[in-house]
Amino acid sequence: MKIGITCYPTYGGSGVVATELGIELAARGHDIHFISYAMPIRLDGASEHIWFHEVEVTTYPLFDHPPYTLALATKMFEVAEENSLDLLHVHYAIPHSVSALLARMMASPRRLPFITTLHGTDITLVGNDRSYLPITRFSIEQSDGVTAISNYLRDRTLREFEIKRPIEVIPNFVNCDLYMRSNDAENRAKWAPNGEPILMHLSNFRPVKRITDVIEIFALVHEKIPAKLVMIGDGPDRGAAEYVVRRKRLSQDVLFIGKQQHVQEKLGLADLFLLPSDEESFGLAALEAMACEVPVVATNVGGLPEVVTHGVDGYLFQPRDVASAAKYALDILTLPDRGRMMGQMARTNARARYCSKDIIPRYEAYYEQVLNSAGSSARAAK
Ligand code: GMT
Repeated sequence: MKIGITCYPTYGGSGVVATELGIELAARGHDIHFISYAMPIRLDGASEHIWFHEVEVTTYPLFDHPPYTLALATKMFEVAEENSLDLLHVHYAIPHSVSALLARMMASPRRLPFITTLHGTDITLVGNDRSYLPITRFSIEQSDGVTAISNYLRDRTLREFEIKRPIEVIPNFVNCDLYMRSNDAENRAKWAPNGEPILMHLSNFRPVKRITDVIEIFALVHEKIPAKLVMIGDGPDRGAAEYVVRRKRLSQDVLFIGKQQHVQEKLGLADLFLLPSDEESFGLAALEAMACEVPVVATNVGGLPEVVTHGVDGYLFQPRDVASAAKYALDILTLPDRGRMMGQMARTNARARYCSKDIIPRYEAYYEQVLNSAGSSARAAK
């Protein structure tokens, strides 16, 4: 198949999923055309089946806000025409599904179906804003196919947007051959020279991630045992978190290492992953940690209970209850064999439910289904 993929290319779960999906599909022989304003962050390895098409947004004194949605729609249409794309697959509804809708209309009478994958904040935060809700609902209803990355997100979208059409759940995935435990003692020693346990967090440091809670949880753990915390990522709350670290005199033991490529090499060194988000429709970073045999302590919100099984491969706690989170973290780090066994269960469960080799064929089957039904509706319209 020839597929156009659009996503936010910057640091964020939806862009990561879209990029990994494109890479996996390309490895299976499909032609993948990424269409966005910048090269997606994880798209570093060249592949003969992958192309990147940059959307240039022309500024003009009249445009206080350059119309990206229109520039994207134009680019989608052009790329589809030049490369005979079979379909467009957009990640994150706003504004990508609106652009895809315009591109489909421009391509008519040629059929150019589009699929929208809902990721989370496009529904839970942004899409629910009154100013975006009607257009988000419209573009979801107009999509030829819609997928959500968890049961939670599908149910919430159907309920809150009063959407009648079916939404297919295709969960996020991880490449289980790439995301594995690391035995790199040398790199571990760089962070934890005296064999301290390593706690880790990875996100875009947005307020919803509660990264100051990560520091608070770590501080409570650190009161009881020597430990290190590695913070991967960057974003608006980094300054606030660094301030808490300084105030608690933890600068020696908390490392902010910024945005990273190949996060599996870092995750595979951790003993525990913390994800204290207020809202999380899936929690891709938790899954990536689990595949690396890292138990997870996360909030019991959104889709996280679909990913982490409380008491088996990690623990779930109420948002902002940092004391409970610290207690669970200490259980994992201090009870004999607890961390190792939970880590092994984490990988077992990640492999059983979310390996890319099992999830990617579900996308392929869904593409076929959408192409078939778009074909029959085009024929019926003639
Ligand atoms: O919050 C983020 O990390 C950004 C956001 C996005 O769309 O880029 O992430 C959402 O999509 C991820 C990939 O599907 C999910 O793993 C995250 O749970 C989801 N974030 C939220 O729901 C807050």
